Amino acid sequence: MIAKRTSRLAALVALPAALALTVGASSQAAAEGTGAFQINLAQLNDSGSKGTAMLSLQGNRLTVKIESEGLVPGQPHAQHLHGSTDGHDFHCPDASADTNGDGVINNTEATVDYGNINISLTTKGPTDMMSGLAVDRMPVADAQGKLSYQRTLTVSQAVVDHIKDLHIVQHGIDRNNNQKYDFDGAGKSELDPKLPQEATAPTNCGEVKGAAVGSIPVGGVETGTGPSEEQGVPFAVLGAGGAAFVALTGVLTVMRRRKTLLAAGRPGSNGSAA
Ligand SMILES: [Cu+2]
Repeated sequence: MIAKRTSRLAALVALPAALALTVGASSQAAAEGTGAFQINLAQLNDSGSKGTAMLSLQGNRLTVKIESEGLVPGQPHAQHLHGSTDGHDFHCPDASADTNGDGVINNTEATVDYGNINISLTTKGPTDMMSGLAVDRMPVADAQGKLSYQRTLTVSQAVVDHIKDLHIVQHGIDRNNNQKYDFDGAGKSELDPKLPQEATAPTNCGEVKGAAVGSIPVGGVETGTGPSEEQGVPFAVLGAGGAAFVALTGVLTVMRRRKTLLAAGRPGSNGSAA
């Protein structure tokens, strides 16, 4: 316990230096003002889905293009830019993210790795995290399970500065291959028991190529990703018949604790800015 406290303290002490490094790197990126970043979307949950995405910046205008396939035909796929604009280095999860061992990496498990929603990639209207599961404004895969998406958004300077810290996640899987979201495939969503797990579990994830220099590894500080996580809404849930948003503050508190524990056992994640 003492050792853990000490390592946390060390991480906090190291923070100002790490932040300074991050700011130094990002002000250079911001000064450029433009840039295009390719993302390869790789399957999660053995979904078989994959794709490519491009993030293009012109000042504070961000154009997001996504071409993906292997999705659930005719179904809406929630999609987001996940991660942190506070210099935390989140990643796409691997199979080890399935910490409850039920065979599905659900969104709560994956959020430990890929961070909270930063921008909801809706087709129209708001793009904030509260639109995370606004399925009526999410793109729908065609009959072949393909999806094309393009939208230009005005984003904050923090997003411009930390674009390389964000990644794209698309959600929606079909575990029982019956071409729809249903409860038989993987049970209830941990986010909202009224929704099938198939509708909310991530189907693919892709990081911006070239990690940002100076990013703080996940768990490097105890407080997580700052304002967005403090609000405690990793995934806004659209319930049946209306916008019933669920704030999962309790879940996040547990996750934060788990993140710290994970970090304690993870080599190289002691808060250094490597
Ligand atoms: Cu997401």
